[in-house]
Amino acid sequence: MASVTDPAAPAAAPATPPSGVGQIAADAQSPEMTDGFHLVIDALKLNGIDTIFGLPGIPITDLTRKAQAAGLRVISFRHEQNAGYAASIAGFMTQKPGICLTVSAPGFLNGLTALANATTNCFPMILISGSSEREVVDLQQGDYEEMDQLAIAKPLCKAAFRVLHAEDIGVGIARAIRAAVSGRPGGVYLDLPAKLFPQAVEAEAGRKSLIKVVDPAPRQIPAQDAVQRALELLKGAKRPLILLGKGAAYAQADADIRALVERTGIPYLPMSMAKGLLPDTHEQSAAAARSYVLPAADVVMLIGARLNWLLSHGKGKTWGGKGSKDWGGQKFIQVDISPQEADSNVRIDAPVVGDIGSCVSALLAGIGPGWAKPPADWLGAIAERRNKNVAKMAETLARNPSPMNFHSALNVVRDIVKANPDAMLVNEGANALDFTRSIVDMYKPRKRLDVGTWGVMGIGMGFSVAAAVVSGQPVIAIEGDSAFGFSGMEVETICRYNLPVCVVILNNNGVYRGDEVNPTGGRDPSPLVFVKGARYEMLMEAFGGVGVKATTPAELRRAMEDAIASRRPTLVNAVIDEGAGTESGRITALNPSAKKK
Ligand code: OXT
Ligand code: ADP
Ligand code: MG
Repeated sequence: MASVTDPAAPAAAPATPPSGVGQIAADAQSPEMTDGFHLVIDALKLNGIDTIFGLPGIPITDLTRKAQAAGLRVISFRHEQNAGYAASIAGFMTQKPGICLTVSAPGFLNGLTALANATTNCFPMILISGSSEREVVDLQQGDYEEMDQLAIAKPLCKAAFRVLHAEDIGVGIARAIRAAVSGRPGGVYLDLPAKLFPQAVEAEAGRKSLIKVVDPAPRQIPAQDAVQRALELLKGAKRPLILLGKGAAYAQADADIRALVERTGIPYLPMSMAKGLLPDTHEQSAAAARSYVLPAADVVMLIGARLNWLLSHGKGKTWGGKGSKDWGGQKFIQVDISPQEADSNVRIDAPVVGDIGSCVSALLAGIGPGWAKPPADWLGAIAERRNKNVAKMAETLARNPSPMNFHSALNVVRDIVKANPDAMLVNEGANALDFTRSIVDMYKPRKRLDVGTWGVMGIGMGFSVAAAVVSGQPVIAIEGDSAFGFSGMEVETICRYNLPVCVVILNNNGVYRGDEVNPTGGRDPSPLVFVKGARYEMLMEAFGGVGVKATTPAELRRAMEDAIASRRPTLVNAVIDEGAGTESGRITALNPSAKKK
């Protein structure tokens, strides 16, 4: 057992050497000591964590300093929610839990939305928050930033832990890492009370208390009979379809997933963040025939995708059902790590439970060489539909209206992404999201990061910072003007760290569109509109980045090309027709009272 001293007796815990080395210097008499600060840092480093996204303040200011001194990358944000989104998407990109570090109560709450969003999206993330004195919090005596954070976090994440003693830090961090990345990934809360950090421990005992997590996300091999059942169903299909979700992108089983699609010859549909798992230009992509393939398919294999609202719960008219809740007659195979996911909305005839890498390789092994391709009439019907839609889209994209609209602006983005397939694309908004998804082709896996399962606005700049930091590649953020407002202050962060982020605001002066008026004729504007002619580009200039106002596709193209070539933080205010959008983009029908436009 390590000897732990009272933090109120500083003589026992001499100051940290400026080098930031993990231990506190020892004098000739006393044994070498360490403390809670260093044990947290050492435990993270031991487990391969190299970056912390956070915002300093009591009681974690010193932790951020010491972490940086110890060689961790500490990316400091202007608001914890953005740091949290950054951590969560770093988790999605790397399969390592993204770390967000916040101060107590308000900072913690600011980070909590991102933690809940991570859990909802199955992104591995750990929100580490400092907290106030337990004794005072529990007696509700009014401590500085008093809050029972653990209790509040619990229902919003996969697991929540609190560490009270320095010698338990190793276990606390190991448990948090395992909980975040094993099984279905998700958000984990780790509560570190202020008193923990200065607790002194003999260095040797401290070192021994740390745990390097072995095999944090163990492979989960699917049962052979489950694989066989799925293959039998697929073999008998006349109109099979593969649906790839962001779980498939997360799994990093890219080559096997591609092999499965290509060897079976089955058409596939990528969910938004699965775009690029196979290039969107792949001849088997049915993305441009979505509304045809969903109701027409007879057997659908879901790989890392849930039958939630984004897939109309697997039933209703989208799937060919007669009424809004009627089953369309499809049989479903669901490949997922969560055994509870099957049957959540409609019957799953063949669940295959395991990690996607293991499941897809077992499916590939079961397929063997002699697999018959799907019937030609199915493939032909899809190709016909797809070609028609693609031709229609090409026609629309070729137009050059004045003022610029979503299509003419996104035609430029489409070209830039094609020329820079390694660039990361971040995307949020309503119309700005939906048009980008269908117009801008992706060519490589995990390059498209967006609003995900909740359709949440505010991920933009946090995701952009993380995408740049983690990948080192240029980042293109296509933002609605409303969406951008949720995290806009982080352009300072982008400039401070000199990140190669090119933000393009598709500026239509409002939420969905900018031409609404106050029906009373009163002085207040409509709740949906913003200041007309806003100069968003000046925000970036304020912090030393490049700001450009673009009113034509040619201006937009030049600005984006310059941004990619120079890697300088850039914000392009792409002014578009304020009447171009529709309410909620393509999900108008979800508004309880809005009429479909
Ligand atoms: O088959 P059909 O004919 O149907 O055609 C489809 C495809 O086949 C075809 N397609 C193609 N054609 C040709 N070529 C190619 N390559 C091609 N690819 C596809 O195109 C169509 C469409 O294809 P798609 O997209 O695949 O299909 P579909 O039917 O749209 O898919 C259904 C869905 C549900 C899967 C899809 O629509 C989807 O993923 N939707 C996500 C929607 C979403 O999440 N939206 C964000 C939330 S909206 C709202 O909530 C907003 N808020 C409120 C708010 C939020 N969200 N968060 C917080 C914290 N606070 C408040 C706010 C405030 S949005 C918003 C701001 C909005 O204003 P902005 O200024 O930011 O944005 P603007 O609207 O731009 O002004
Ligand atoms: P989308 O929004 O793209 O449809 P969802 O977030 O709804 O995707 O679904 C992702 C699914 O992927 C979740 O059900 C999750 O359990 C699953 N998943 C995530 N990672 C893995 C993995 N490594 N192996 C298997 N399934 C996974
Ligand atoms: Mg807008």
